[in-house]
Amino acid sequence: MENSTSRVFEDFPGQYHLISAPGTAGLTPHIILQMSGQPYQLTLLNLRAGEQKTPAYLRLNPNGRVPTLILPDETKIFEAAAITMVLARAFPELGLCPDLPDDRALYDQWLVFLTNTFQAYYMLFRHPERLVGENTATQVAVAQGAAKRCEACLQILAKALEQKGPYLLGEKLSAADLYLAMICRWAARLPQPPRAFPALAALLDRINALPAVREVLLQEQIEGPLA
Ligand SMILES: N[C@@H](CCC(=O)N[C@@H](CS)C(=O)NCC(=O)O)C(=O)O
Repeated sequence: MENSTSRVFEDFPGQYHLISAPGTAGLTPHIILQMSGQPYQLTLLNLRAGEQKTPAYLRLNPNGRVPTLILPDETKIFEAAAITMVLARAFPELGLCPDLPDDRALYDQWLVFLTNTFQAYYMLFRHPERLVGENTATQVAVAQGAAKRCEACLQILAKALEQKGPYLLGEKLSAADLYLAMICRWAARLPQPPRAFPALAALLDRINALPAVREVLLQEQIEGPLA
């Protein structure tokens, strides 16, 4: 692991290089890399210091956000869900990306729902100012509306787990569960947090117990469980 201060984003031919920041959308990719047991490079940025907005980083990821993944062939990709899908496919021995067509279809559904619906609403809850600027009353209205949409997402996820669990695809852990746990970490701020739903709490307990998750928390210097 490299905790770079020089912020030169090197390629490491033959290895994955994840550029992230503690506790952020890079968590799921980081957990998959750790589960792989293969050597990888990790650079943790200081978001408060604006390291995600430097010219060197913007050349990798024009959004100025983490995570970014540099692949062993030096391809650079952004978007946490895309990186998650790439890594889950890259390490088939982990079984995080299902082989069976029905399971694969559900896996695609949940990952897209998580990033496109739940994560998108959560960002509006957490950062309404990015949409409506400094008008406080409007910010409050957007955040309240987004919180309701997030809670509807949690209800859908909890119901799916009750019917099919303990994981989103049934008996087998997939990358979609790891992605869900990452969003649940942030969503603990919601008025009705994920742990208010017993099926979600049970899933989070299972994921917190994974050795790779504990190691990632240590590397990112995060105290307590993932979610
Ligand atoms: N849709 C992007 C969102 C990434 C994102 O919002 N990252 C946050 C951390 S979780 C970030 O980099 N924030 C710093 C900033 O916006 O300047 C993804 O899923 O990769």
